[in-house]
Amino acid sequence: MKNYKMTPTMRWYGPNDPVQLSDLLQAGCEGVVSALHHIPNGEVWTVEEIQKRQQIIKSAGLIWNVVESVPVSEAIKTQSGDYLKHIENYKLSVKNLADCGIFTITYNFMPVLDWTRTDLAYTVADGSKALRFEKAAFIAFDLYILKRKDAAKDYTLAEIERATLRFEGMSAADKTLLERNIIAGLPGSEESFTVEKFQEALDQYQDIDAPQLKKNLIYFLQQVIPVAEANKVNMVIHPDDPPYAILGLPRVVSTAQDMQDLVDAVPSLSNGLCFCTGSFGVRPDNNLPEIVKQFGDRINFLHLRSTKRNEFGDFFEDNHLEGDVDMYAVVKEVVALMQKRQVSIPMRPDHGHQMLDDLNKKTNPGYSGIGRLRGLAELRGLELGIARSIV
Ligand code: DNO
Repeated sequence: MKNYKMTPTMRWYGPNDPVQLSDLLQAGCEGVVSALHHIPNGEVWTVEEIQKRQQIIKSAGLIWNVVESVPVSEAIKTQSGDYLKHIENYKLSVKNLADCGIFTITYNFMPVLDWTRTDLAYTVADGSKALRFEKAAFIAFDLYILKRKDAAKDYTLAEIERATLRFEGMSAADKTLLERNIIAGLPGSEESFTVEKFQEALDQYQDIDAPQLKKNLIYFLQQVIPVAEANKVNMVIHPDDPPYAILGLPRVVSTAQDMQDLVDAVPSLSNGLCFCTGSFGVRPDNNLPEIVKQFGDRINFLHLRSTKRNEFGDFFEDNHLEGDVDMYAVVKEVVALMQKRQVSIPMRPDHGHQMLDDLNKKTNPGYSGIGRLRGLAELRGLELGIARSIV
């Protein structure tokens, strides 16, 4: 029986990415995860633009096998403005990608912000730099920089006290950096704000609670998934990162139950999951190997990464095989899943530390060359060891 292995990939932000396609090839990648970041949210990805990117990747000896992401516009999430037009455009982008031979499309449904961190250069014990989410700093931003109305209601007294102390200890430069880290847009977020514009974006969600947001997501799926299915496309939703409500905004893809709700509403296997261990893994109540079992038939893209939590709700991105994620247990389930389904699932080492020569370079936060190479190498070794010991 053929052995199926995870298809090694890395994300590439396009021609401006400081990490080259030739680096990805040398790191052991076969596939490339990319997106047309220059196309505004809500607009169509034309065949011509898709082919241009495809050609660049092909001439480097690689294949563009996964899109991350075709962004879902804020209009679609809030069902306002041009959202019906945006949904039609989305369907066309899905069809165009399929016509070009790209059949896995990642997206998320996080309101306003995509993934969120407070510190993009947290020095870990070995001297490398990692991304970190520090709750006290985040709350300080909410209470004292954004000054969101009624924000205090979302936190405990102890949390507010910690945040206040933390804020009082910050220099003006620290405050500016914190604000930029949270709202200036991490790579791939596609949205970037000033404090005023940010508040306006939050206001769009005044009347949208979690059940309503989930309804809007289901409506989007009901529209888009039939087109995906007809074109043999796997749509894979990326979970919320971090996996809980922030800044008064609802988040609805944080747990296995959330995913189950989406599956119940739109059962097609084209309605799939990007299984991101770094996002789901921040919640101790998410059982990662169980999630692989539960949604195995619709996991079509893997983001493997680990985080380390503390008692205050902070977490940092740990080495791929360390931290709170039991990567052995996860990869073991994935190996069994691929054998059962007789497929190779594309995997990218999600993020990596800035280390060695990365530290002298300007890299996209989380997307350094050497740090991800280390992650990929470790994960592939783990997978090979598991696969060989099973057969
Ligand atoms: C962060 C990424 C996310 C992800 C989107 C998918 O590193 O995992 O930005 O690409 O949420 O739509």
